Amino acid sequence: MHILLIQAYLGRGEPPVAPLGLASLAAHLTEHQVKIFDPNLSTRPFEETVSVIEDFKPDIVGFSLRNVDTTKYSDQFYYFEHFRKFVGSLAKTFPGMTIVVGGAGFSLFPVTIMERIPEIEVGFYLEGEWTFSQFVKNGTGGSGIPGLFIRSSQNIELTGPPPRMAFDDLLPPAWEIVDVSAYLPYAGKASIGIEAKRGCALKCAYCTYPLISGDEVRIKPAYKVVDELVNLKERFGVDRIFFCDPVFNYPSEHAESICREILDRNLNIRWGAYHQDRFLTAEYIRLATESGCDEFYFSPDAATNEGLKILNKVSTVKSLHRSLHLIAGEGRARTSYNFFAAVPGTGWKNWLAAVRFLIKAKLKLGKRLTRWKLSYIRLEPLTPLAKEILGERTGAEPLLPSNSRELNRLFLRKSRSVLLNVLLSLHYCLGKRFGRKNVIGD
Ligand code: B12
Repeated sequence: MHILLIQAYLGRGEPPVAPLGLASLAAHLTEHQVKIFDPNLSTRPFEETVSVIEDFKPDIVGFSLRNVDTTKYSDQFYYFEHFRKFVGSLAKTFPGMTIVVGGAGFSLFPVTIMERIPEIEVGFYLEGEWTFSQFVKNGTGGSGIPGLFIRSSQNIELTGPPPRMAFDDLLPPAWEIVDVSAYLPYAGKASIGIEAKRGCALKCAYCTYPLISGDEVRIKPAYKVVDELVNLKERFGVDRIFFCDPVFNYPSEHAESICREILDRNLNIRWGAYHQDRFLTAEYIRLATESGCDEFYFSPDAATNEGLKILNKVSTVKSLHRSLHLIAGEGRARTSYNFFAAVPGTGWKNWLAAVRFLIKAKLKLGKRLTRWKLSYIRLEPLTPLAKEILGERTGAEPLLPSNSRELNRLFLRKSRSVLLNVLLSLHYCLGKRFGRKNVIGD
């Protein structure tokens, strides 16, 4: 069978992200002819997709819808609108072509997306390696395979929860069919990713990760992770990668074993990853920095114990300040911190604590503080916070707006102080108006 896997076109020229999800799917489709295409690399995305389809003559086209929007208040952009039009036009150009879709963005809003894009025949919920390979094995029939959203006469229904795969059963991503060289210029912007685990056992109130990749951590053995790194480096010349794990340093022994393996094999590679301050040790920071970590990304989100508790973070004020002390003490480590300007239910104390922390971080780290942000929570479906705020309406419908202007109402901007809310409104408006857009050249 000819299978064409396409990374969803974002609708503007962003630094591209190599299609890790599609490369992971392709690894499990060895009995078929598979092609991966990323229209985001093209100056004529639609026309080039059409000519790829004309040349390759796929039996099935699978889109990966990674993101529906930016989730960034200062750069509100609705990828989903572009995706919808792109799929619609493609279906018109090739009537009868089988179009399916999967990806994290899709899995957050599966039914609503299929309602709004009738051209999608089948939707793949969450992890796709097993479900998709079964689906093509069946000759693109969905019956008996869990994890598929299929259309019945009245409804769109899930055939059952898909299995969460263990890394023993997962093959390394098929990078050999991806034009990795096209992403190399953007490697410093995290364009080339690797997984060291799936799942997140932390339960931050606003976060979708436990829903998307499961609330139990599944670990890839360190030697397998580093085998993949060696392959990326030696075969494709990748010298910086991003660990796509929800939290890289949890469990910390696993993270340490990866760092040690990188060092033992003398692999000269730079890397970045999301970290949790609670699990940091001086020894880990040393190992990580020596093995190539050039940015520890932290998202403590709140800076008082009250705020951290509301967001159900495992961090404490103590662990947050300790992380800064440890990073500063290492001497070389570079880091970034994200806070939310408005943590629901908090007031001046939390806001001022975040600002004070960022000033302290700047003074202690200077240029080693690579980025800092005071952002706003974009409410996402099925998260504890969405359930609390929207109650029973927590399904996708209210959170996948009908047009890009409505993205604005999804950001939580209210604190419990009226005066602070005035300041937050000003900060929000200025950020929205003048914030940097994630487009090449901005
Ligand atoms: C790591 C990560 C990043 C890294 C990516 C590094 C890299 N080089 O890959 C960086 C930091 C660059 C990043 C950037 C962004 N990200 Co991000 N990211 C993630 C994260 C944590 C993991 C993604 C990942 O690679 N997973 C591993 C791969 C293997 O999984 P996968 O791609 O989902 O694919 C599997 C399944 O989805 C499925 N599947 C996927 N496609 C298809 C297609 C078919 C046909 C089938 C059958 C199955 C299938 O099968 C695959 C294998 O099991 C997710 C959250 C999460 N837990 O998933 C957010 C996430 C995808 N990101 C998100 C966002 C918003 C962004 C940004 C827009 C942020 C911004 N404003 O800049 C950008 C967009 C960048 C871009 N150009 O696409 C959101 C999207 C939600 C939304 N509302 O749209 C997520 C879900 C996080 C969240 N907030 O909930 N991101």
